[in-house]
Amino acid sequence: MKPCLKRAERKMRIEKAQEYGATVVFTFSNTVTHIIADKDIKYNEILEFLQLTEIPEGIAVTNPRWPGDCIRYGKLVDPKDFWYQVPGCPTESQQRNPLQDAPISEPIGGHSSLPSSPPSSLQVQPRPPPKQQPETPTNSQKDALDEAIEECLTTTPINIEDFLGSSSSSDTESSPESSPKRRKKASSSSSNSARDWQSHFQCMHKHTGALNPENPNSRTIQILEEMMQIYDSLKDQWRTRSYRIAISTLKSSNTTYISTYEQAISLPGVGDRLAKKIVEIVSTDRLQRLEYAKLDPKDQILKLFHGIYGVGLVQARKFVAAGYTTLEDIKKNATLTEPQRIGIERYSDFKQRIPREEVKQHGDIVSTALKTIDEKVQSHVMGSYRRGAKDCGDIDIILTKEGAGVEELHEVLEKLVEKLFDRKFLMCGLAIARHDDGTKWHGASRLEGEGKPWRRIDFLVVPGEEIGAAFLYFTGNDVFNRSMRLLASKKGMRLNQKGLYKDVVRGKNREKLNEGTLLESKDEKKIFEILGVPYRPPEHRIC
Ligand code: DCT
Ligand code: MG
Repeated sequence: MKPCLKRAERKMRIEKAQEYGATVVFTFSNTVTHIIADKDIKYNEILEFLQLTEIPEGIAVTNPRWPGDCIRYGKLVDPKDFWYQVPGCPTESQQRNPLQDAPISEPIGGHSSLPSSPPSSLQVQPRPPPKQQPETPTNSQKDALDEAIEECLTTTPINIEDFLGSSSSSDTESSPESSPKRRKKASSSSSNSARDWQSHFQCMHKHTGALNPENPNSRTIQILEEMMQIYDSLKDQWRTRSYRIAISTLKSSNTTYISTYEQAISLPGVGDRLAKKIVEIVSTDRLQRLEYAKLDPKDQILKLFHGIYGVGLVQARKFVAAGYTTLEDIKKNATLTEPQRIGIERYSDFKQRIPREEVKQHGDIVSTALKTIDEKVQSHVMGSYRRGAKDCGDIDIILTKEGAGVEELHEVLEKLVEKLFDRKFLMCGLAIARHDDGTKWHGASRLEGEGKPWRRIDFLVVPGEEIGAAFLYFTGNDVFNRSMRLLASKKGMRLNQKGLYKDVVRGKNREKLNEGTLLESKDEKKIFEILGVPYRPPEHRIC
């Protein structure tokens, strides 16, 4: 199927280019100005096909997206832009001349073409009319962190522990599967894939993740996000990853309406199936697979059970296998831990997102209570709240004090929890984990008033000396954290929630042989500085 489809696409592309003045040629000659390669073709394959050792200077080599964008924007966009690069293209020098006035050309991989007269007046009506040029960041705008983010988004999850460092062992003792953080960690990724950045690029430039209401692809994005959530909840890491990349590309491409298979398939990370889904959404305003998934009772039940606090995927599958179909079934018939029982009872409370203002109120109650215990202990609301989210999944609070160690803070935490239970703000404890490097407390809190929902609240004590690294880690998001760790690792360092270290010796399987030497732990900004990337404020850490 695929090759046929390719030929049809290529034919359409050639015809379209000819409409705009390009001339197709079947042999390579010095009249060629552009070589347009099929999406999957690599630079060295072009050389092989043309029997050349290098592409002569002045000839632009692009992917199929370039002619599409020229037509869409009614002008010859710069073929050197990395959106149009062919994987493996060695350096910019191959395409030094922008060829602004040159004619369109050339498919490869089948039959080639040659331009004759320049289409100097490409007048097409864009659909919808772009208000500005597409956001196509140039290589120079990308910093090392952007590249690490791309890599984290596009590489295969192989070894979770590689970049999670010691924090990966910090989940609760009492319920190993229970932590939502642990569940999210299950989809973490690794570093080492041999990667050609040009074939994976994402427009990951310090964006906030918010969808521009004028984005012409907003409906497509909305449906793809729903589908991605389903795959994510089913722990289908591959599909989640490709949906995530496609959504991210569509979000950053604010002016390009992606409506055809050809446009869709030329997006980074979009393969044949996803491209077809995008076309299906555009042409039918719905996605059949999503509708089936919404109907598929097994998926739904697994998702329902996996959403219970304290129930991991393995346990959820066991419940499904045992024939349970409702929360009531489980409550009546299954053997449950106390946190799981509370998780069922408060299921709908814990599922609701918490409005930002309410998160703040919970945070204020905690900080007021803290002052009566030790004025010098500070509390900070972290996680999505610190990233500026308008609503949050839970309330993540760090407790810290200048000069204080874990022991001292642990005592403060005990007193705080007692006090907050007394004033009926805390409703239950769900898990506690005490480690040498800190203590975590999971529970639920509630504001005063009739029918107020219980909210998931987490406390974490952090020694004053480690506050910078902890701020970095507990701000997230998870992909951003992974990319910072990846970057540190690439620079021969190690980053975790306790600090940034150098001289870490690793064994054959990348296992740590020593702790390394601490470089920085107190100052979040300095960690960025040492890693050689510009400081990125919390609201720009959404990937
Ligand atoms: N974290 C991480 N890796 C994970 C999970 C979490 O680095 N796999 C870090 C980053 C955010 C912080 O912990 C708090 O985690 P959550 O509360 O799970 O996420 P959040 O970003 O606060 O999002 P939510 O609004 O859903 O709570
Ligand atoms: Mg959170």
